[in-house]
Amino acid sequence: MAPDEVPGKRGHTTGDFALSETQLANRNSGQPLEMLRHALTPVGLHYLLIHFDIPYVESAEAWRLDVSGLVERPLNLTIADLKALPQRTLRVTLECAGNGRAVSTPRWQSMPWEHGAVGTAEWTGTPLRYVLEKAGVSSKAVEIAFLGADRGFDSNVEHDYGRSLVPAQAMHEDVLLVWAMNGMPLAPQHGFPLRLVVPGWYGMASVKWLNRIEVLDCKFDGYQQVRTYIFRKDADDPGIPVTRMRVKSLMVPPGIPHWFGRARVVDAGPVTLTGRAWSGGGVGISKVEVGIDGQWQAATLDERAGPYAWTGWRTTWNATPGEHELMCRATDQDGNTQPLEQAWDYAGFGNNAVHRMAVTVRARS
Ligand SMILES: Nc1nc2c(c(=O)[nH]1)N[C@H]1C(S)=C(S)[C@@H](COP(=O)(O)O)O[C@H]1N2
Ligand SMILES: [Mo]
Repeated sequence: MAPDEVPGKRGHTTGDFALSETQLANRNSGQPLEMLRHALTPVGLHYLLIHFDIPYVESAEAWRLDVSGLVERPLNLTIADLKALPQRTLRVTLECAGNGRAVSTPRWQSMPWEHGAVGTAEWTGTPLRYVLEKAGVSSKAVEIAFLGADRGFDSNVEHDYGRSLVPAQAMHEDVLLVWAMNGMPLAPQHGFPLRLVVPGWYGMASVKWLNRIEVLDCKFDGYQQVRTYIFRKDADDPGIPVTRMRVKSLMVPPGIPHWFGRARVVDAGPVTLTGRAWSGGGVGISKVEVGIDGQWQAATLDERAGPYAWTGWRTTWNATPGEHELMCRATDQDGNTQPLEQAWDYAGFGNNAVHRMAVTVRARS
């Protein structure tokens, strides 16, 4: 096969979306931005990112989590075994590292996310560290790999979806082995019956359909760890691994939309603008500014529901008839602010440029 005939071979493009991109968009949905009104995203409207097929899992009873490698006691645990361990529920905002890829030019051919690949859920499970302590991780461990039951090809490389953490990251008490989302068993698309949740990181680390943990004496070289989820300037750049989420905010679109094209129409007068802002690594939001035709005003922030949950914000805009551009821009407690324009990334990862929205304001009749 010539290189351009290799299944899955892809590159950068502009303009119309290819069928291979719209196929992915039909399988992996984003959150409709009006759902940002909800502090807790309803399960069916949380974004989805599924690389291969959703594994068929008939019941949770037959599921086993295998823990092997550099451990004193290899384990083969049922979901019931995990539920017997101490439980925690954490509210976590999860964003896909590719969110915003489709609005960069040129775009990398992959899941064409516009803005919606973010959501917040309450995840219930047991801290991973209890399982690692039960197994007895060797002091010689270099990385711990987490593998899912889903398998497929990317750039012609066949693999199980898998990611790794170094032991210190894996032992963090907030990294959970999760069986419930918003108080209900995980839905098939969210990893039923068991997934990892790594709070504060982009979503790729939170391995779904988790059935194997391997403690390694070397770095994990799985495709999803070393071939992608890397910030790169070009194809030859060794790059920097994608880990924590960058500071970001989004706005609930005001007014009403056109069905086709989603253009917004707003009635003149005072309009409450709302949205949500978040950052990674448990870092809070210190400020959200709303830009109206380039003029920035400070928004009021809600109380944050825990260290990994997004922060709601609101402000009032006196809308006058005509065409306007709205923006929102967050700053986190480490002092990071969203850029006005996105810096180039080869595969479109980590786009946290300010959210811009054009609206038409009409006079009240
Ligand atoms: N096994 C497995 N885990 C996975 C994925 C996957 O395709 N397979 N996708 C990852 C990515 S890239 C993201 S952004 C999150 C999405 O989680 P969600 O679909 O529950 O929102 O799951 C992660 N875990
Ligand atoms: Mo993702």
